[in-house]
Amino acid sequence: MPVGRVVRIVGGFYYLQNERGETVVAVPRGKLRQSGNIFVGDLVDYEMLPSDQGVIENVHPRKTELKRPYVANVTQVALVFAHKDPDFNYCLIDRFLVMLEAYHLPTLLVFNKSDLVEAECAEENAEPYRKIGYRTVCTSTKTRQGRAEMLAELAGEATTLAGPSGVGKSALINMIVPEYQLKTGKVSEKIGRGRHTTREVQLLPLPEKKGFLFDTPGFTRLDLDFISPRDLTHCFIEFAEFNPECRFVGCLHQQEPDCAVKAAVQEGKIFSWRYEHYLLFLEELKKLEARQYLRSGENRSKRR
Ligand SMILES: Nc1nc2c(ncn2[C@@H]2O[C@H](COP(=O)(O)OP(=O)(O)OP(=O)(O)O)[C@@H](O)[C@H]2O)c(=O)[nH]1
Ligand SMILES: [Mg+2]
Ligand SMILES: [Zn+2]
Repeated sequence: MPVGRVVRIVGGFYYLQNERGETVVAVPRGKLRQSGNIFVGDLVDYEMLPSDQGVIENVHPRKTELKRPYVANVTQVALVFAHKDPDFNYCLIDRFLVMLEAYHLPTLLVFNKSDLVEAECAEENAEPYRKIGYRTVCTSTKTRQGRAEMLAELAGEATTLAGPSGVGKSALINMIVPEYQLKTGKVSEKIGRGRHTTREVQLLPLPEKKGFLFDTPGFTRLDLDFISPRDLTHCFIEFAEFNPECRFVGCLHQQEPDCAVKAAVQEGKIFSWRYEHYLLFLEELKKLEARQYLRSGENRSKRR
């Protein structure tokens, strides 16, 4: 049976690219269609009908999957933010980073629109994340700054771009592969946010079989409902070396005595704003957990 990779999903039709590089339009067979469990990036077995339409029979096991946005088999995520328009926001960046750490996906941080700020400001925005241990690139699709660095980081990888609307994800892909000419949209002056120009996930092969890029719709809200309060500490990668030194196993680094993470914050070894974001997210997760617990209690009493 031929094998194809899902490159786009539009109105119930699945666009596959097969091993010969041809595009096939297919629909999933009954049960598979109901499950809705086919993502862009999936490898599928399909059969051709005499009408020249494909029927997807089976989805290969995924190596990785990400649910926001829905993509399969990516090997890394390029998290894109803008230095300006929309505003640079450390808290939002940390929120996205928590998600990717929870999914255990390697992350490249891309800070775009470098042309809109002074070089020192761009450096100041990126440097803390480099210190924490993330790979970072400052780019501009206007001056083409960072293009060579991006190409080097993307080579041989299946990279999904992710990040808020209007930061320039599609524009970056156009900078890297100009032939794609993806649609881009102006950031609204009134509300300072993107206009959700990209509406669907799309897989775009890099030239010379050097890997894949996924363009994705931006999102502005991100709930941290995929992780437990206990696991949050592991999503702040710079806490890792201090975690084992806390007096209590499972220390949440709040009021506990002899907390090595809090000590590291005081000694300036952990950025205090990162720790503050940690506390903020922790409170959010605790509230969420309490709400879920109450709801499960209601269900229990209903069943009785
Ligand atoms: N000054 C400047 N503007 C940029 C840069 N990159 C993109 N833009 C502009 O930013 C706006 C948004 O770009 P898009 O590529 O549509 O942003 P996106 O992240 O794909 O947004 P969604 O598809 O809505 O998620 C467009 O008007 C682009 O021209 C840049 O490096 N510098
Ligand atoms: Mg876009
Ligand atoms: Zn602690």
